[in-house]
Amino acid sequence: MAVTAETRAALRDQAAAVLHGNDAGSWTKASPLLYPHQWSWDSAFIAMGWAHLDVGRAMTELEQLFAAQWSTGMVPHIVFRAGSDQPYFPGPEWWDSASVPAAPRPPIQTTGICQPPVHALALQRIWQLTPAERQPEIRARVQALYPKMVAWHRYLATQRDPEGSGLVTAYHPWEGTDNSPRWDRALARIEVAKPGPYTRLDTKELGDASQRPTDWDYDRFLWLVELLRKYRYDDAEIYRHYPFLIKDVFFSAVLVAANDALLDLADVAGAGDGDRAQLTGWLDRGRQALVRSFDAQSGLCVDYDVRAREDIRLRTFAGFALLFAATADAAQRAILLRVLDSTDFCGNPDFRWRLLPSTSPAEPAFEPHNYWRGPVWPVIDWLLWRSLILLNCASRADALRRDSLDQIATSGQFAEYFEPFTGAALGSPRQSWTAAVALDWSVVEDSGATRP
Ligand code: 2M8
Repeated sequence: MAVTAETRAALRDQAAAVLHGNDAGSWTKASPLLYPHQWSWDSAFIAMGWAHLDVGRAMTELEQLFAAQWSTGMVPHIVFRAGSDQPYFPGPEWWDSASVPAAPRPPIQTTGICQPPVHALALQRIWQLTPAERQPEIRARVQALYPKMVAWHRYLATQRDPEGSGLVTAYHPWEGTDNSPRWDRALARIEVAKPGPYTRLDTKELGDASQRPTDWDYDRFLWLVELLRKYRYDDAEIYRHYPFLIKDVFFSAVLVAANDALLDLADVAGAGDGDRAQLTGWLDRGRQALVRSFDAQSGLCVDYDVRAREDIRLRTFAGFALLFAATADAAQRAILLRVLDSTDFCGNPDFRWRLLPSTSPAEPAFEPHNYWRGPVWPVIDWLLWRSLILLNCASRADALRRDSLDQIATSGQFAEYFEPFTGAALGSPRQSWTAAVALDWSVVEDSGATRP
């Protein structure tokens, strides 16, 4: 179905209303009830949404997030900014990061892990959308933020890749795609000394536990936090002792795209030769690593479990890492696009729309309504759309954008995720990052007239 100009205009207004509704002044709640704080990669997408309404407000979103950056360069996955009247579990007391020297000083409270570095993509988008009369102000703010972003990428390229492999090591399922089946085997291997007693709030908040991780998952998620806390979030200690270390091809692909975005902004930011050389080095190394992770037989990239020393061969969205990094050569691109539109993914004849599911319906672990185990996530399709444009696959990108807008318009909700067969809205309603990508898509004409 075609998305009319009227539908796009209506979506734009509704999406803007969601951002305004979740706006806390200088930062934005990831969602009104389920996620009342500032989340790292949510904030980056949210900043892209704000950029369509006010580029200054968009910059503030990123600046607030980076105000909580650790001295290691890490940008924490949650900055706990909401008051105690808006409960979230696990809160700052579980993470106990305030006593760690590298963490920001109180009153800023954060977790001790991180999420995919979409932030440079946001900065690039903000700059693209900055009107001429605001360029002097925004340029100065880009220049101030840029070194912090370089430090963030440096942390990922060094502390999170001590092997110098070009792939980022994830420490926790909460570093992006919580209950993805990609982590199942690694989690099953962990010996869980039961974490301290806890009460989940997410399942209560949502009212349907089947859309969320299980208690088995949560026991392991929380046990891993206990271990990270024990190692004081020290990367060297973690690498020595900790049981969950995964070379995550999706996270690594986002870093490649983000390094490319920072290089694209280097002149605007007045970056020095040293930074440019480092970014280029990380970019090349990341690209080469992703090529090595590509399995021509399945047509997908594979994650690697450092502790078990085994590949993680599952058909999930992450397998398209070479596309997300916008780095595939012509042959790889042809294979990836064929797999993308095969019945294992977007081309499943029973799907409501030709969109990328978080897990392939051909995987035994697939669950169409459970969080990262099957549903369609608009932010993931946004990343894919952006990459397809950069890879000169404009018509496939257009279709992805139209289907995504259609999905949101038909459901009438800026849902956190969507059931792939029915298109039903799932998870948290009024999810900020869904509104943000819808806003971005709603102003784009076919064939990427406003390129991301
Ligand atoms: C989800 O993660 C949080 C924990 O961080 C949760 O389930 O409670 C994930 O989808 C994550 O990627 C996202 O950033 C966060 C907020 O939208 O929710």
